[in-house]
Amino acid sequence: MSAAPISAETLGPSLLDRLPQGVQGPAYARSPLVAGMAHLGVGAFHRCHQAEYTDDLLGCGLTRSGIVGINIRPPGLAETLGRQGGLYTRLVRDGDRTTARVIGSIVRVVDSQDGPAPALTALADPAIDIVTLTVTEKGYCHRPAGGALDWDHPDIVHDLAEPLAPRSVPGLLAQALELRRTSHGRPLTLMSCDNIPANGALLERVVAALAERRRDGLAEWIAANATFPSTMVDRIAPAPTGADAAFVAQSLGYRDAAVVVAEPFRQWVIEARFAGPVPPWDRAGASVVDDVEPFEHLKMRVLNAAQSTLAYLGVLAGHEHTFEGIADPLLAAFVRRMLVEESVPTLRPVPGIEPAAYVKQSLARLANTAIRHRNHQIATDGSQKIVQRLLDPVRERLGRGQGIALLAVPVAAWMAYLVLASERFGRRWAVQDPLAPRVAGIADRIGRDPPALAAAILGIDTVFDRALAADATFAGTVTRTLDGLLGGDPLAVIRRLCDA
Ligand code: CS2
Repeated sequence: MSAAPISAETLGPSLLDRLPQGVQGPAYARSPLVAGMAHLGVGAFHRCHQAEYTDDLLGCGLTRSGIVGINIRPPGLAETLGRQGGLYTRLVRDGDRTTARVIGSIVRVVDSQDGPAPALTALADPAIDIVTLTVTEKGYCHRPAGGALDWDHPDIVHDLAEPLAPRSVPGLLAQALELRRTSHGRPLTLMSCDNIPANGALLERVVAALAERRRDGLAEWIAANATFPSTMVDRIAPAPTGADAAFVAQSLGYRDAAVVVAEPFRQWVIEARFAGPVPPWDRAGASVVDDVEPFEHLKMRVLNAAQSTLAYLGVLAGHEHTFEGIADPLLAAFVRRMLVEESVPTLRPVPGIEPAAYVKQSLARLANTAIRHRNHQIATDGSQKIVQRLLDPVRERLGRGQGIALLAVPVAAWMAYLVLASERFGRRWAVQDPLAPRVAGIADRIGRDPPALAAAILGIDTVFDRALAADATFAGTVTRTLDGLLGGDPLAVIRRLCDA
């Protein structure tokens, strides 16, 4: 890619025919595109994943449908994508190689962070056949243990009182479906692309739970006219930083407030369960299958489990990014052993994928030094992530009488990460997790008493179901590990395990 500064112009449609050499632009005219799909949660992941697959289809003339991008939470889209006509640069980085492409598949942006009306109008549009979602684990307002809608969630309490002006994602979708039912009756495919097992079933459960409360026929209409396919999505796309925008400005010569960065690898496995037309993403490399579960478990229990483990242990060991943790021989050896000995044996056969090769490939992806994925970013919302990444395999192994000495370590590391952020433990870092205040309260009250700390945290039943919390092997290992991790040499416990 050559540095061919154009001007200090901001990226936008008028720049498309003057992109610097080496920057791939949309290979299609954008103006004739129709807005046939919507996406809720236009963060970095969506821009590196579904929007790129869609851009591939547009480039080959395999669809005419562009994306209406909707945000209902900050950051809003007006100042970034809106100003740039939906265009943004997607950098792919691998070691010292970078390639740049301007993606054009987002044809309209809807900023609905100040209230639900713009989002509802967009979602109720009869031209929209499918809505995809990346709203993060906590956007579903469910209890991670068990997966039921959390009726005590403040946004759900609000939406029950005011269903026409919803704040939660389930409430927004229920009301959008109600508007579709009462205005034109066109079916809708609602496709979760969040990193949660059985994400389609979860989305259906939380939307249906709210719809049923209305007792006006909405739930029955949804059952007959909407589908909620599950998907497995994969691509490492860290939160973009000022350095990424500076790279575009300096190397490409234009300003881009919506630049994103990804690794080369990408994967999308979609359950074939559509209510109406959907873009042929399989033609761009997605797999459309009858059963997504084996793929989800593989990804969450291998790649994501490795990321979370490296994040919590990495922070304790003083590493900032994933690639630094995997370059640490002790952490790399521990993670590999945990995956091979404890995580992989819980997996069902995955069509076309050999688990040992997948482990190798995943660890190689995490070693990509150009992907500066911060441990604190991955550690965010751990209470929503550890269930599918760590606790589900722990539970299955315990049920079969198998050991969990390794998988218990990152669970204890998650606890240590939250405990050390409390006032009494010196507020080592700021934590973003819905349970952070609760665990900080526990830590402040109890102090350095690992058995009491572990027992209190294991008592949080939205994360740990009662049977798991009461399992003596699990509770004992977590407690001992937490004790070690809170001590002067946090990684001594890993050294002992790796020497064993
Ligand atoms: C990461 C994921 O922050 C996190 O929770 O583990 O975003 C991960 O990078 C993606 O799932 C990769 O597909």
